[in-house]
Amino acid sequence: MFYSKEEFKEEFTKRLGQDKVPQTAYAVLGAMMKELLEEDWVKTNQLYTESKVKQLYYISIEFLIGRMLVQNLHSLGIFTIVQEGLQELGFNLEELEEMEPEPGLGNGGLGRLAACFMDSLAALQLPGHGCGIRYKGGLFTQQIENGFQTEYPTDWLREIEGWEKRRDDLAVEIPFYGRLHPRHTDIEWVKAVPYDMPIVGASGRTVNTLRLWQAEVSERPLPAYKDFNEYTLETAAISDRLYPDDSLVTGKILRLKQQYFMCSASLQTIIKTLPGPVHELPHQVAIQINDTHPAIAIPELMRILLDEEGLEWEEAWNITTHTISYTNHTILGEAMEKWDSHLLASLVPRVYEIIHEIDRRFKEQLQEQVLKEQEFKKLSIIDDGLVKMAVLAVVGSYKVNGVAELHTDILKNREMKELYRQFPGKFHNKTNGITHRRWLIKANPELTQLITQSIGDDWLKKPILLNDLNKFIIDASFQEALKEVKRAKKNQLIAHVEKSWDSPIDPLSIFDIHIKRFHGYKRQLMNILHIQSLYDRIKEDSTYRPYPRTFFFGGKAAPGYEFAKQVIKLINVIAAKVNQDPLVRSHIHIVFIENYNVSHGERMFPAADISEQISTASKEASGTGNMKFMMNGAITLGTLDGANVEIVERVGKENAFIFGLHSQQIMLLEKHKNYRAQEVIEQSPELKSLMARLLSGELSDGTENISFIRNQLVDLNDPYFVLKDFHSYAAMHEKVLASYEDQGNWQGMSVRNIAESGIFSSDRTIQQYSDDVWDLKKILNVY
Ligand code: NBY
Repeated sequence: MFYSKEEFKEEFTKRLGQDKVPQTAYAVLGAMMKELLEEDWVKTNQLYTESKVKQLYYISIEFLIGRMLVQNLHSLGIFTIVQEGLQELGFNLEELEEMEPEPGLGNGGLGRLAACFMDSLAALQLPGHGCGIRYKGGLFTQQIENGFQTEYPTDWLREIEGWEKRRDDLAVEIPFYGRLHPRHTDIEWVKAVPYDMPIVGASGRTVNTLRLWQAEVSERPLPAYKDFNEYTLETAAISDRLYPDDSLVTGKILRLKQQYFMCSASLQTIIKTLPGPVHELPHQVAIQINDTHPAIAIPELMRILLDEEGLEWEEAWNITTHTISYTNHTILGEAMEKWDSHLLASLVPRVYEIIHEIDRRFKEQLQEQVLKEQEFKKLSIIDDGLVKMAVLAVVGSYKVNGVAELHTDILKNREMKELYRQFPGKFHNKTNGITHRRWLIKANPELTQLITQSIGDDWLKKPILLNDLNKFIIDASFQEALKEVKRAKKNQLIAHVEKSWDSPIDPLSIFDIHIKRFHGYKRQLMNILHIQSLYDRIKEDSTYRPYPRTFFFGGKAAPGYEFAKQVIKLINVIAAKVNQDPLVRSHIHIVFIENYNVSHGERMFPAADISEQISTASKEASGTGNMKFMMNGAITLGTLDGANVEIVERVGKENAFIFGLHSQQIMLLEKHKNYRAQEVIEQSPELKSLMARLLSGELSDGTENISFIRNQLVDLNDPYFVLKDFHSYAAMHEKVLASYEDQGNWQGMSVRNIAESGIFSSDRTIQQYSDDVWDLKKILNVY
C-alpha cells in the first residue's frame, strides 16, 4: 500500500478528502494500518494452521494493553515515515495518539504483564495468543475531588473504531446452571462472541491474535422458569466491566461467571480447531493460566474431554495435566481465590462434579502417605465447603511458576510447601519482564537514539546487548548526553502535567516517582510520612535546605479499599500544604498524577531519577514498574523484595539504594508475632511527634477520616512494617541526596542500570517459558 513517505502522503491525502480534522485523520490512519497488517494477519494464521505447529494460549482475566496506534506504527516499521509524512501534511502524530481511547482492561502488574507477553511472543515470532474478556468498561477513571479518589466509569469502546474484528462465525455457546441427572437440562446458555485484536510482531510479519470474548444472549431456548429480561441483564453483565480489585478476593458470582465464560469459550474453540486427534493435545497446544482466575479451565477441559470427546477419566486427566500450566502472582492470603462449593455447584454443576472427583482421587492418592492432618488440609482442593483454586491449579498443571526468584522460593518453602513436596518437579521460576519496545523504544525515543548512536542497533532485537553500555559508565560525553535526555523527558512530563497541576514543577529537581496501585504493602504511606518529616525538618532547622526534590505519586485504590483511599487523601492534603508553603516548596514538592494509566506511565518512567520500590519485603511477588524505571536510567530506592533483589544483583548494591528489613526478618516477625509497633514509636522522638500529630488530626484538613490510618498503624500493629522501616528509609533518602551531588557518579549509576536492564526484557522471559514450559517453535511468516 505504501513503502515511502511520499506514497504514504499520497494515499493518506486521497482518503482524507476535504475533512481535514484530527478525528478524521485518526480514523483514516487507523484504517490504513488495519489494511496494512490484515494480509500478514491472515497469512500468519494460515501458516499456523497448515504447518500444525504447537500453539500457546495465554488465558488471562486482564490484558492491560494500552494504546496501540504508535506501538503498531513501530512494529510495522513505518513510524518515521508516518510521523514525518503527517507533519508535512500539517498533522501531529502525538495529537492523533491522544484520540485513541485507553483500553484499560486491567488493574495493574498482572494485566500489564499479559500485554507485554503478547508483544514479546509476536516479536519473537512464536505462535502464541491471548484469550480474555472484552469488557465494555475498563478500569474506572480516577478523579481527585477535594483530595479524595472518586471513580467514574470508563467507556473505552466509545466513538472511535478500535483495532478489533468481531467474528460472529466463531461464536460459541457457554452452559450455565441447570440440573444434572439423568442428564444436564435446564441450561441457561450464553453466547460468547470473539473480538480479535492483531498483535503485531516487531520483526517480520508475524501477527498473532488477542481474542477477547463478549457475552451476548443466546438464541437457544431458555429454561421455562427463567425470566427473559432478567436473563438479558445477567448476560450483558458478564462482559460489562472489569473488577477493580487487584488484591482482595470477594466471592461474587459475577466474577466466577466471567472466569468460566472466558475459559469455556477459549477451550471449546481450541478443541474445535485442533488439527489432530484430541489425545495429541499436549503436543499441539500449551495453555498458560495467568494466576488462578482461569483455573476453572482445568475442570472445564476435563468436562470437554469426558463429555464431548468421550474419553475415559485417566486419559482425560493425563491430557489436561500435560497441557495446562499455572503462574502464581501473589502470596497475600486475602488474594487467594476460594470459591464456595454451593456457588460452583449451582452455577456450573458438571464442572463442580468434576472438581469434586479430582479432589477425591487426589485425596485417595494422598491416603497412601503418612501425612499430618494440617498437611492433608493444606493439600485439599475442597476444604471446609470451599474450593481452593490455587491447589486445584497446582494439581491440574504440569508446571507452576512464581514471577521472581524470591517469590518462587517463598512459594516452595512456605506458602505452597506441602504442594511442593508432592510435586517438586513442577515448580520453577520465571522472573517477569517488560517489553523494551513499549517501555524504552516507544516511550523514550531520545534515549533509544542515544543508545543506538553509541552501541549500534542490534540491541533493538537483542536487548541483552544493552550490556555494551557498560563501557560508557565513566564516559563524560555519554553522561552529558544522558543527562540531556533526562532533562528533555522531565520537561515533556512537566508540559503534560502542568495542564492539570496548578503549582509549577522545577525541571532541575530530583524526580522521585512512586507509581503503582495503592495498597498497604506497597507502602505509599511510608513515603508520604517521610515527606511530612522533611517538611517538619525544613520548618524547624534553618540549616536544613536540601536540594530540590519533586515527589510524584500516581495510582488507583480499589473502590472498596478504604485505607488505601485515605492514604490518597493524606497525600493530597500534605501536598496542598507543602506546595503552597513559600519556604518549603523550593525544596520539596508533591505531585499527584490523577488517573495513572499506561499512557501516563510512558511519560513518567523516562523522566524519573528515583524509582520508589518500597514494598514490605516478601509481599511484592515481582514488580515490573521497577524494571521500567531501571531501563530508563532511574535508580531504585527499595527493599530487597520481588525482582528488586535481582535488579540489585545485576547492578550491584552501590548502584541502588537498598534499605529495610529483609524478607526473612519480616517472616520471622510475622511468625513469632513479636513486633510491637507501639515500642517503635516510643523509641523514636521523630515518629512519636509525627504519629501524635497525624492521629490527632493536626495534619488533616478536617475532611478525611484518619481512623483508617490509625487503625492500620496502631490497632492492627502496623502489619506492613511502615514504622519499623521508617528510619532506614529516611536515611537512604539522605544518601540519595548526597549521591546526587556527585553528578559524575550519579550518571554512571544511571548508565549501569540501563546497561543491566536487558535481562528484564519480556523477550527473555518469554524465551524461557517457551524453552522450559511451552516448547514453541519460531515460525517465519515469509511468502
Ligand atoms: O502481578 C501483580 C503482583 O502484585 C506484582 O508483584 C507482579 O509483578 C505482577 C505481575 O506478575 N499482581 C497483580 O497485579 N494482581 C492483580 O492485578 C489482580 C487482578 C485481579 C485479581 C487479583 C489480582 N482478581 O482477583 O481478580
